[in-house]
Amino acid sequence: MTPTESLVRIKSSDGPGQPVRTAELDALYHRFEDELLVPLWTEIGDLMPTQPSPAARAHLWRWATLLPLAARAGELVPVGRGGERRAIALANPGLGGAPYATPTLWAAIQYLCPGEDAPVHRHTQHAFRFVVEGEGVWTVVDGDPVAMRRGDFLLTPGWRFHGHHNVSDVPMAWLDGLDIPFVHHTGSAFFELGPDTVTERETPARSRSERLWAHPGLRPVSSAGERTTSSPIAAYRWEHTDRALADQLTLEDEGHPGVVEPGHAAVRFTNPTSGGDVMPTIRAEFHRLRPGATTAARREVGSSVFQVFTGEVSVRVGDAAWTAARGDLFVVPSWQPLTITTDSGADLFRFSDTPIFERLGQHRVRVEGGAR
Ligand code: 1HN
Repeated sequence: MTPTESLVRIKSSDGPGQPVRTAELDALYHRFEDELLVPLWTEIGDLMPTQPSPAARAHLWRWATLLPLAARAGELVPVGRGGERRAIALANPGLGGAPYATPTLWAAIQYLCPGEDAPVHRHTQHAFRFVVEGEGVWTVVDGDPVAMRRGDFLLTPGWRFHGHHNVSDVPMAWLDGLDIPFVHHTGSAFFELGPDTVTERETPARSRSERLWAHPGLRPVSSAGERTTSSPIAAYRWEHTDRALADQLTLEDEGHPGVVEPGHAAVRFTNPTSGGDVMPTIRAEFHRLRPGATTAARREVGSSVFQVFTGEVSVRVGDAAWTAARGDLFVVPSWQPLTITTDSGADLFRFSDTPIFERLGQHRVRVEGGAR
Protein backbone atom coordinates (compact mmCIF):
# COMPACT_ATOMS: atom_id res chain seq x y z
CA MET A 1 0.00 0.00 0.00
CA THR A 2 1.38 3.43 -0.86
CA PRO A 3 1.13 6.14 1.80
CA THR A 4 -1.55 8.04 -0.20
CA GLU A 5 -3.79 4.93 -0.19
CA SER A 6 -3.38 4.31 3.52
CA LEU A 7 -6.42 4.63 5.75
CA VAL A 8 -4.21 6.19 8.38
CA ARG A 9 -3.23 9.86 8.29
CA ILE A 10 -0.81 10.96 10.95
CA LYS A 11 -1.16 14.61 11.98
CA SER A 12 2.46 15.72 11.93
CA SER A 13 2.87 19.07 13.66
CA ASP A 14 5.44 21.29 15.39
CA GLY A 15 3.22 21.71 18.45
CA PRO A 16 4.20 21.23 22.08
CA GLY A 17 5.59 17.80 22.86
CA GLN A 18 6.00 16.96 19.18
CA PRO A 19 9.35 15.82 17.74
CA VAL A 20 11.28 18.08 15.39
CA ARG A 21 10.05 17.53 11.84
CA THR A 22 12.74 15.99 9.72
CA ALA A 23 12.82 13.87 6.59
CA GLU A 24 13.61 10.86 8.80
CA LEU A 25 10.55 11.55 10.97
CA ASP A 26 8.31 11.89 7.89
CA ALA A 27 9.67 8.59 6.62
CA LEU A 28 8.90 6.94 9.96
CA TYR A 29 5.35 8.36 9.94
CA HIS A 30 4.84 7.01 6.42
CA ARG A 31 5.97 3.61 7.55
CA PHE A 32 3.47 3.82 10.44
CA GLU A 33 0.72 4.70 7.95
CA ASP A 34 1.67 1.79 5.69
CA GLU A 35 1.40 -0.59 8.63
CA LEU A 36 -1.85 0.95 9.97
CA LEU A 37 -0.17 2.28 13.09
CA VAL A 38 -0.86 5.58 14.87
CA PRO A 39 1.43 7.09 17.49
CA LEU A 40 -0.32 8.36 20.61
CA TRP A 41 1.73 11.58 20.84
CA THR A 42 0.03 13.09 17.78
CA GLU A 43 -3.48 12.10 18.92
CA ILE A 44 -3.49 12.58 22.66
CA GLY A 45 -5.44 15.86 22.58
CA ASP A 46 -8.39 14.31 20.71
CA LEU A 47 -8.27 10.95 22.45
CA MET A 48 -8.05 12.39 25.95
CA PRO A 49 -10.07 15.59 26.18
CA THR A 50 -10.12 17.08 29.67
CA GLN A 51 -13.89 16.73 29.61
CA PRO A 52 -16.34 15.15 27.15
CA SER A 53 -16.14 16.73 23.72
CA PRO A 54 -18.93 14.94 21.84
CA ALA A 55 -19.25 14.90 18.06
CA ALA A 56 -23.05 15.00 18.39
CA ARG A 57 -24.57 18.47 18.42
CA ALA A 58 -27.48 20.02 20.22
CA HIS A 59 -30.32 20.15 17.70
CA LEU A 60 -34.08 20.74 17.55
CA TRP A 61 -36.59 19.11 15.19
CA ARG A 62 -40.06 20.65 15.06
CA TRP A 63 -43.15 18.44 15.11
CA ALA A 64 -44.82 20.88 12.73
CA THR A 65 -42.10 19.97 10.20
CA LEU A 66 -41.87 16.24 10.96
CA LEU A 67 -45.58 15.39 10.92
CA PRO A 68 -46.43 16.66 7.40
CA LEU A 69 -43.31 14.94 6.01
CA ALA A 70 -44.31 11.68 7.69
CA ALA A 71 -47.85 12.11 6.33
CA ARG A 72 -46.43 12.60 2.84
CA ALA A 73 -44.42 9.40 3.28
CA GLY A 74 -47.75 7.82 4.24
CA GLU A 75 -49.07 8.75 0.78
CA LEU A 76 -46.00 7.69 -1.19
CA VAL A 77 -44.39 4.82 0.70
CA PRO A 78 -46.13 1.54 1.46
CA VAL A 79 -45.35 -0.18 4.74
CA GLY A 80 -44.57 -3.86 4.61
CA ARG A 81 -41.99 -6.61 4.41
CA GLY A 82 -38.52 -5.40 3.49
CA GLY A 83 -38.65 -1.78 4.67
CA GLU A 84 -40.50 -3.08 7.76
CA ARG A 85 -41.43 0.32 9.23
CA ARG A 86 -42.44 3.77 7.95
CA ALA A 87 -40.06 5.36 10.44
CA ILE A 88 -38.08 8.54 9.68
CA ALA A 89 -35.03 8.98 11.86
CA LEU A 90 -33.53 12.15 13.30
CA ALA A 91 -29.96 12.47 11.97
CA ASN A 92 -27.75 14.44 14.31
CA PRO A 93 -25.82 17.09 12.31
CA GLY A 94 -22.57 16.14 14.08
CA LEU A 95 -22.74 12.45 13.19
CA GLY A 96 -21.95 12.56 9.48
CA GLY A 97 -25.45 11.89 8.14
CA ALA A 98 -25.99 8.60 9.99
CA PRO A 99 -29.60 8.09 11.14
CA TYR A 100 -28.59 8.57 14.75
CA ALA A 101 -30.00 11.20 17.11
CA THR A 102 -26.99 10.66 19.38
CA PRO A 103 -23.99 8.27 19.33
CA THR A 104 -26.09 5.66 21.15
CA LEU A 105 -29.75 6.51 20.49
CA TRP A 106 -32.10 6.31 17.53
CA ALA A 107 -35.19 8.54 17.50
CA ALA A 108 -37.75 8.50 14.72
CA ILE A 109 -41.25 9.53 13.87
CA GLN A 110 -43.25 6.51 12.74
CA TYR A 111 -46.50 6.83 10.76
CA LEU A 112 -49.19 4.23 10.17
CA CYS A 113 -52.26 4.85 8.01
CA PRO A 114 -55.75 3.48 8.72
CA GLY A 115 -55.91 -0.28 8.25
CA GLU A 116 -52.15 -0.67 7.78
CA ASP A 117 -50.00 -3.36 9.39
CA ALA A 118 -46.32 -2.96 10.20
CA PRO A 119 -45.01 -6.54 9.88
CA VAL A 120 -43.85 -8.76 12.73
CA HIS A 121 -40.15 -9.08 13.43
CA ARG A 122 -37.72 -9.08 16.32
CA HIS A 123 -34.28 -7.67 16.98
CA THR A 124 -31.84 -7.47 19.84
CA GLN A 125 -32.07 -3.67 19.89
CA HIS A 126 -34.26 -2.43 22.72
CA ALA A 127 -37.14 -0.19 21.64
CA PHE A 128 -39.91 1.99 23.03
CA ARG A 129 -42.75 4.12 21.67
CA PHE A 130 -43.93 7.41 23.10
CA VAL A 131 -47.25 8.87 21.95
CA VAL A 132 -47.42 12.65 21.82
CA GLU A 133 -50.82 12.68 20.16
CA GLY A 134 -53.40 10.35 18.62
CA GLU A 135 -54.52 6.77 19.14
CA GLY A 136 -55.86 3.83 17.17
CA VAL A 137 -52.72 1.67 16.80
CA TRP A 138 -52.18 -1.56 18.71
CA THR A 139 -48.62 -2.80 19.01
CA VAL A 140 -48.54 -6.56 19.44
CA VAL A 141 -45.55 -7.65 21.56
CA ASP A 142 -44.98 -11.41 21.66
CA GLY A 143 -48.66 -11.92 20.85
CA ASP A 144 -49.96 -9.44 23.45
CA PRO A 145 -51.92 -6.56 21.85
CA VAL A 146 -51.13 -3.22 23.53
CA ALA A 147 -53.17 -0.07 22.80
CA MET A 148 -51.21 3.12 22.08
CA ARG A 149 -52.74 6.39 23.29
CA ARG A 150 -51.60 9.94 23.95
CA GLY A 151 -49.08 10.17 26.79
CA ASP A 152 -48.40 6.44 26.93
CA PHE A 153 -44.87 5.04 27.09
CA LEU A 154 -44.67 1.55 25.56
CA LEU A 155 -41.86 -1.00 25.65
CA THR A 156 -40.54 -3.49 23.14
CA PRO A 157 -37.45 -4.89 24.87
CA GLY A 158 -34.93 -6.73 22.71
CA TRP A 159 -35.81 -10.03 20.98
CA ARG A 160 -39.59 -9.75 21.42
CA PHE A 161 -41.60 -10.29 18.25
CA HIS A 162 -43.59 -7.16 17.51
CA GLY A 163 -45.82 -5.67 14.82
CA HIS A 164 -48.21 -2.75 14.79
CA HIS A 165 -51.64 -2.31 13.28
CA ASN A 166 -53.84 0.73 12.91
CA VAL A 167 -57.45 -0.32 13.45
CA SER A 168 -58.83 3.23 13.37
CA ASP A 169 -59.94 5.38 10.45
CA VAL A 170 -57.25 8.03 11.03
CA PRO A 171 -53.46 7.92 10.64
CA MET A 172 -51.31 7.80 13.75
CA ALA A 173 -47.76 9.05 14.33
CA TRP A 174 -45.54 8.42 17.32
CA LEU A 175 -41.95 8.58 18.54
CA ASP A 176 -39.75 5.49 18.38
CA GLY A 177 -36.62 5.27 20.51
CA LEU A 178 -34.08 2.48 20.18
CA ASP A 179 -30.46 1.76 21.09
CA ILE A 180 -29.63 1.05 17.41
CA PRO A 181 -26.42 3.15 17.21
CA PHE A 182 -24.97 1.57 20.36
CA VAL A 183 -25.75 -1.92 19.09
CA HIS A 184 -24.38 -1.05 15.65
CA HIS A 185 -21.08 0.38 16.94
CA THR A 186 -20.54 -2.66 19.13
CA GLY A 187 -21.38 -5.20 16.42
CA SER A 188 -23.99 -6.95 18.56
CA ALA A 189 -27.13 -6.82 16.39
CA PHE A 190 -29.38 -9.77 15.54
CA PHE A 191 -32.62 -9.52 13.53
CA GLU A 192 -35.28 -12.04 12.55
CA LEU A 193 -38.53 -11.83 10.58
CA GLY A 194 -41.75 -13.06 12.15
CA PRO A 195 -44.82 -14.57 10.45
CA ASP A 196 -45.90 -12.66 7.34
CA THR A 197 -49.54 -12.52 8.35
CA VAL A 198 -50.58 -10.86 11.58
CA THR A 199 -52.90 -13.29 13.29
CA GLU A 200 -53.41 -11.19 16.41
CA ARG A 201 -56.26 -8.79 15.58
CA GLU A 202 -57.72 -8.26 19.04
CA THR A 203 -57.94 -4.75 20.45
CA PRO A 204 -58.28 -5.13 24.22
CA ALA A 205 -58.25 -1.96 26.35
CA ARG A 206 -55.63 -3.55 28.62
CA SER A 207 -52.80 -5.85 27.59
CA ARG A 208 -52.08 -9.11 29.36
CA SER A 209 -48.78 -7.59 30.47
CA GLU A 210 -50.54 -4.70 32.23
CA ARG A 211 -53.12 -6.97 33.82
CA LEU A 212 -50.31 -9.02 35.35
CA TRP A 213 -47.74 -6.33 36.14
CA ALA A 214 -49.09 -2.76 36.12
CA HIS A 215 -50.54 -2.43 39.60
CA PRO A 216 -48.76 0.07 41.87
CA GLY A 217 -46.34 -1.60 44.27
CA LEU A 218 -47.67 -5.07 43.50
CA ARG A 219 -46.06 -7.95 41.66
CA PRO A 220 -47.47 -11.40 40.94
CA VAL A 221 -46.24 -13.89 43.53
CA SER A 222 -45.83 -16.43 40.74
CA SER A 223 -42.83 -14.34 39.62
CA ALA A 224 -41.41 -13.64 43.10
CA GLY A 225 -37.64 -13.37 43.09
CA GLU A 226 -37.43 -13.19 39.32
CA ARG A 227 -35.35 -10.24 38.09
CA THR A 228 -35.59 -9.50 34.39
CA THR A 229 -33.15 -7.24 32.52
CA SER A 230 -36.07 -5.32 30.98
CA SER A 231 -39.39 -4.36 32.48
CA PRO A 232 -42.30 -6.76 31.91
CA ILE A 233 -44.71 -3.78 31.71
CA ALA A 234 -45.60 -3.22 28.05
CA ALA A 235 -47.36 0.12 28.61
CA TYR A 236 -46.99 2.87 31.17
CA ARG A 237 -50.26 4.75 30.91
CA TRP A 238 -50.53 8.51 30.90
CA GLU A 239 -53.13 8.57 33.69
CA HIS A 240 -50.54 7.11 36.12
CA THR A 241 -47.70 9.34 34.95
CA ASP A 242 -49.90 12.42 35.10
CA ARG A 243 -51.14 11.64 38.58
CA ALA A 244 -47.61 11.01 39.91
CA LEU A 245 -46.43 14.37 38.58
CA ALA A 246 -49.50 16.23 39.84
CA ASP A 247 -49.07 14.69 43.30
CA GLN A 248 -45.43 15.80 43.51
CA LEU A 249 -46.48 19.39 42.88
CA THR A 250 -49.35 19.37 45.40
CA LEU A 251 -46.97 17.85 47.95
CA GLU A 252 -44.60 20.71 47.20
CA ASP A 253 -47.47 23.17 47.81
CA GLU A 254 -48.03 21.51 51.17
CA GLY A 255 -44.35 21.82 52.11
CA HIS A 256 -43.41 18.15 51.68
CA PRO A 257 -40.41 16.77 49.77
CA GLY A 258 -40.60 14.99 46.40
CA VAL A 259 -39.78 17.44 43.62
CA VAL A 260 -36.36 17.61 41.90
CA GLU A 261 -36.08 21.33 42.54
CA PRO A 262 -38.65 24.11 43.10
CA GLY A 263 -41.46 23.87 40.53
CA HIS A 264 -39.92 20.81 38.82
CA ALA A 265 -41.58 17.42 39.29
CA ALA A 266 -40.13 14.35 37.61
CA VAL A 267 -40.68 10.59 37.47
CA ARG A 268 -38.62 7.79 36.01
CA PHE A 269 -40.18 4.73 34.37
CA THR A 270 -38.88 1.63 36.15
CA ASN A 271 -38.65 -2.13 35.91
CA PRO A 272 -40.76 -3.52 38.78
CA THR A 273 -38.58 -6.64 39.04
CA SER A 274 -35.43 -4.63 39.78
CA GLY A 275 -36.42 -1.05 40.62
CA GLY A 276 -33.94 -0.01 37.92
CA ASP A 277 -34.38 1.37 34.44
CA VAL A 278 -36.97 -0.07 32.07
CA MET A 279 -34.34 -1.47 29.71
CA PRO A 280 -30.56 -2.03 30.07
CA THR A 281 -29.55 0.72 27.62
CA ILE A 282 -32.37 3.27 27.89
CA ARG A 283 -33.65 5.47 30.71
CA ALA A 284 -37.01 7.19 30.32
CA GLU A 285 -38.48 9.99 32.41
CA PHE A 286 -41.30 12.49 32.45
CA HIS A 287 -40.75 16.04 33.70
CA ARG A 288 -43.32 18.65 34.66
CA LEU A 289 -42.44 22.31 35.17
CA ARG A 290 -44.76 24.79 36.82
CA PRO A 291 -45.47 28.08 35.04
CA GLY A 292 -42.46 30.34 35.66
CA ALA A 293 -40.08 27.49 36.60
CA THR A 294 -36.44 27.38 35.51
CA THR A 295 -34.23 24.31 35.93
CA ALA A 296 -30.68 24.56 37.29
CA ALA A 297 -28.06 24.12 34.57
CA ARG A 298 -27.25 20.42 34.51
CA ARG A 299 -24.56 18.43 32.71
CA GLU A 300 -24.55 14.68 32.50
CA VAL A 301 -22.34 12.05 30.87
CA GLY A 302 -24.32 10.38 28.08
CA SER A 303 -26.83 11.81 25.66
CA SER A 304 -30.56 12.37 25.79
CA VAL A 305 -33.52 13.28 23.64
CA PHE A 306 -36.50 15.31 24.88
CA GLN A 307 -39.96 15.63 23.38
CA VAL A 308 -42.25 18.43 24.56
CA PHE A 309 -45.63 16.99 25.52
CA THR A 310 -47.49 20.15 26.56
CA GLY A 311 -46.68 23.82 27.04
CA GLU A 312 -43.94 26.00 25.66
CA VAL A 313 -40.34 25.94 26.85
CA SER A 314 -37.20 27.96 26.28
CA VAL A 315 -34.30 25.53 26.12
CA ARG A 316 -30.60 26.24 26.32
CA VAL A 317 -28.08 23.47 25.54
CA GLY A 318 -24.53 24.82 25.65
CA ASP A 319 -24.48 27.62 23.07
CA ALA A 320 -27.72 26.55 21.37
CA ALA A 321 -31.08 28.02 22.40
CA TRP A 322 -34.61 27.47 21.10
CA THR A 323 -38.22 27.76 22.08
CA ALA A 324 -40.09 24.50 21.72
CA ALA A 325 -43.72 23.41 21.89
CA ARG A 326 -45.80 20.23 21.66
CA GLY A 327 -44.11 17.45 19.74
CA ASP A 328 -40.81 19.26 19.23
CA LEU A 329 -37.75 17.08 19.83
CA PHE A 330 -34.30 18.19 20.94
CA VAL A 331 -31.01 16.44 21.57
CA VAL A 332 -28.71 17.08 24.52
CA PRO A 333 -25.21 15.74 23.81
CA SER A 334 -22.98 14.42 26.56
CA TRP A 335 -21.85 16.96 29.15
CA GLN A 336 -23.58 19.93 27.51
CA PRO A 337 -25.25 22.11 30.14
CA LEU A 338 -29.05 22.06 29.84
CA THR A 339 -31.46 24.67 31.20
CA ILE A 340 -35.21 24.73 30.59
CA THR A 341 -37.49 27.67 31.39
CA THR A 342 -41.23 27.96 30.90
CA ASP A 343 -43.79 30.73 31.32
CA SER A 344 -46.75 28.51 30.41
CA GLY A 345 -45.76 25.46 32.45
CA ALA A 346 -44.75 22.36 30.50
CA ASP A 347 -44.52 18.58 30.42
CA LEU A 348 -41.53 16.92 28.73
CA PHE A 349 -40.73 13.30 27.94
CA ARG A 350 -37.03 12.45 28.11
CA PHE A 351 -35.00 9.38 27.20
CA SER A 352 -31.29 8.80 27.58
CA ASP A 353 -28.49 6.24 27.47
CA THR A 354 -27.59 6.82 31.13
CA PRO A 355 -27.92 3.15 32.24
CA ILE A 356 -24.97 2.26 30.01
CA PHE A 357 -22.66 4.76 31.68
CA GLU A 358 -23.90 4.04 35.19
CA ARG A 359 -23.16 0.36 34.76
CA LEU A 360 -19.71 1.05 33.31
CA GLY A 361 -18.76 3.39 36.14
CA GLN A 362 -18.46 6.32 33.70
CA HIS A 363 -21.47 8.33 34.77
CA ARG A 364 -21.13 11.87 36.12
CA VAL A 365 -23.67 14.60 36.75
CA ARG A 366 -22.89 18.21 37.54
CA VAL A 367 -25.65 20.55 38.57
CA GLU A 368 -24.86 24.26 38.68
CA GLY A 369 -23.32 24.80 42.09
CA GLY A 370 -21.53 21.46 42.48
CA ALA A 371 -21.24 17.77 41.55
CA ARG A 372 -24.00 15.38 42.54
C1 1HN B 1 -38.45 -1.14 14.44
O1 1HN B 1 -38.70 -2.46 14.54
C2 1HN B 1 -39.41 -0.22 14.83
O2 1HN B 1 -40.87 -1.85 15.67
C3 1HN B 1 -39.14 1.13 14.75
O3 1HN B 1 -41.67 0.08 15.28
C4 1HN B 1 -37.94 1.58 14.27
C5 1HN B 1 -35.79 1.11 13.30
C6 1HN B 1 -34.87 0.22 12.84
C7 1HN B 1 -35.09 -1.13 12.92
C8 1HN B 1 -36.26 -1.60 13.46
C9 1HN B 1 -40.73 -0.70 15.30
C10 1HN B 1 -36.99 0.67 13.83
C11 1HN B 1 -37.22 -0.70 13.91
